[in-house]
This record gives sequence, structure tokens and C-alpha cells, in this order.
Amino acid sequence: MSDIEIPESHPRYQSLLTRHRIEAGVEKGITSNQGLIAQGRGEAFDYLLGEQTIPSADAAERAAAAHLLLADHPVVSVNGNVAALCPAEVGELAEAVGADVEVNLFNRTEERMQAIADHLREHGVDEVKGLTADGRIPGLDHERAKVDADGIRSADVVVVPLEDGDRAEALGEMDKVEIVVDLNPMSRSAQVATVPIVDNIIRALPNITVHAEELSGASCEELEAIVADFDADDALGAAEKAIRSGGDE
Ligand code: PTJ
Repeated sequence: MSDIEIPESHPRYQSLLTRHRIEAGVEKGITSNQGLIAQGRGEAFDYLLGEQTIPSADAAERAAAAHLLLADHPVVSVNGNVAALCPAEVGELAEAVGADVEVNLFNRTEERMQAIADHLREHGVDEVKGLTADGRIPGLDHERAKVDADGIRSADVVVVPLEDGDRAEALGEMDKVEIVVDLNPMSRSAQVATVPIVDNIIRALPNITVHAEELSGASCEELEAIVADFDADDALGAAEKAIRSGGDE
């Protein structure tokens, strides 16, 4: 991470780098103006969490890795904020678990779809789905429902970072395993997730990859035990407690 002129030892380094990447994303036509607002909201929660991966989030990231390794067809969904903040990390996670990468936007325009697909390719993601849009998520209006038939539509496990609540609910109703990354444990997306990860996307994705690499030799029984041990309500409760007490669970 070296795209800003601030020493990594600066106490606000990660936060300033994140802001810079979102600003650059807007300039490049990747991130929407609403993405700036979403980033501000996320930052507030991250500040209260102590800008750290709390133990319950680490456990959720391990459970997410186990789900992804057990999946027949996992897909990582990418929006304008995720593309700006961690494009290379999306590719690394997809490679570690054999997942497809699909661009899926709340404010969908063909220009942003193309710009994000190009940006992901520049950062090492070879195949980017989402542009075909020949599938639909039932229960959503036309533009927001668009997905690829051989991508999110037919996936059994989806990673949906910073997702809008309506779409998170609609995906949940399709009986998919839904892994949500959202710094707000009270958001509808986090509440409907099979695995809610209350952590900053810039820490969460690399940590899921680390867990996936560690678990790559594990048996199905071991992975299923990790999945069974994880309790979404406990994770959400622990995150809310940490936010209310300044980072301690
Ligand atoms: O690129 P698009 O068009 O698909 O739009 C993307 C945004 C994020 C603008 C859109 O999905 C949106 O409006 O989302 P919301 O409803 O603002 O929800 C975003 C959630 O992500 C909020 O609960 C934030 O707290 C959370 N969030 C923001 N930044 C981060 C985050 N969670 C994890 N890591 C972050 N860096």
C-alpha cells in the first residue's frame, strides 16, 4: 500500500489511505457519490471498533473461508466501493477459494460497470462477470435485480461486501449462503447474513484469504464443523458490544 505520501507509521495511515482510494475511485468513475457517504458511515463504526479485527470478526472470517471452500459455485460480488478499496485483494480471495468475481452495482450504469471491470483486470482479476446481466434476483426492481445467470444467479455461496439491505434480503431468500462484510452490525444486510462479518473490507478480505489458505488441506468434516460452530447472532451481539465499549468484546 503505497499510493499516498504519508508514512505507514502515521496513526491514521489506514484511514487516510482508505479515504484517498475512495476519492480516487470517484475520480476514475468507479465509485458513486453515494459511495463517499457510505464510506463515512463505515469509518464511524470502524473508529468505535478501534480500527481492528475483533475476535468475533476473525471467527466469522474463518467461517466464511470454510463456507467458500465447501461451495460448489462461490461468487465474490464487487461494487464501486470494494473495487476502489481492494481490487487486488478481491482477486487473491477468488483465487484462494476458486470463486468467480462479479460486478454488481446498486447504482448500475454501463459506464461504471465497464470501468470497474477494467480496474479489476488491471489489478490481476482475469475473468470478471456481471456485464452479461442475463439473470435476475427475484423481488427486486429491474436495474437492481440484474446479475449473470452463470454468476450470482446460480451461485450457492456469495460474498456481498457493503451490500444494500433490500438486495441482501432478496439474495437471502434465494437460499444462498450469504457472507456479508459490513461495519454496522445493525444494518439489515448484516442482520440477514448467514455469516455477518463486522470488519473493514480492507482487513476482512485478506484475512478470509489467510484462513482459506490455512484451511486448504482440511477435510469436509473439519470445514463443516467450523461452519456449524459459527453463530451469526452471537457474532452480531459481540460486535455491537465492542462498538458500545470502544473495541472490547
Ligand atoms: O457502487 P454501488 O452503486 O453498488 O453502491 C455501493 C454503496 C456502498 C454506495 C451502496 O451499496 C450503499 O448505498 O450502501 P449503504 O446502504 O450505504 O450500505 C453500506 C454499508 O457498508 C454501511 O452499513 C456502512 O457502514 C458499511 N461500510 C462502509 N464502508 C465500509 C463498510 N463496511 C466495511 N468496510 C468498509 N470500508
